[in-house]
Amino acid sequence: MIRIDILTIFPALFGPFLELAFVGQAREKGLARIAVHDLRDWASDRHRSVDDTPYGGGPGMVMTPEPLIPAIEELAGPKGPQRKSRVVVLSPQGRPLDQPRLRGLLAEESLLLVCGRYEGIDQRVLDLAADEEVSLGDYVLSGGEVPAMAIVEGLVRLLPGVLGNPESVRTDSFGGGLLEGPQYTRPPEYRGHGVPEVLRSGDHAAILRWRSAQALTRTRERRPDLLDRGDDPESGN
Ligand code: JFT
Repeated sequence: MIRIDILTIFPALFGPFLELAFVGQAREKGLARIAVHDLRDWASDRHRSVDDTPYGGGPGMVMTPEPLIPAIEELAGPKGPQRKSRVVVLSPQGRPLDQPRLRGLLAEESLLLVCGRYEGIDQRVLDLAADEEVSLGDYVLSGGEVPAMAIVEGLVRLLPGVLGNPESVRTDSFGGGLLEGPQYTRPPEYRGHGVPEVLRSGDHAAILRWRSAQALTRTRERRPDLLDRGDDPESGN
């Protein structure tokens, strides 16, 4: 059972996401305990402020440590070896999320995902209260909520007993370090486009060979960076 707390000023964004599909099922089955917390509950001024103007000038607002650090400390414990949750702050400056990093997070029994907004988070929050900064990737979003959902979904599908078929976790893209090849279902012909004959041949050895050739071709064309990595693509991530 993995425990995930999420700290955000937009808890409503998580409603249906946490209720439906695999994430909802994982919670119903007791495989994951996920709770969302409104950062404003820790704000003490009349306006329940969470942000302030940036020192040094510049556009927009910055998340202040004032409600953030007490919120993180209440949910995860004070920073140190015996805090109860690993504190992951979503940030464009974080290390990019990939499957090995996701598997690393799965090893934690309890996580706190901290979602900011505005122009970013006061550095003292990162220094005094965060264990790790993670980015969803090299493109610009407006806050950490969508990246937090990506982490939750990526973790939940790794939990044993969430997907009907545990085999699919291993063979999905990146499980084997390559992209997947094309997939087909019925009908056998659609608008004049058929299905590769080998997939309908019943020759399982030929199907395996065809699929790995397709995976390799597609990876070479679309993601040569995956092949250039030093690690062995057959060893899995
Ligand atoms: C963007 C984000 C990630 C990730 C956290 C916070 C504020 C808005 C922003 C945008 C550009 C520059 C701030 C966030 C992300 C990603 C995460 C925040 N913003 N500075 N954008 N893109 N891949 N993770 Cl806090």
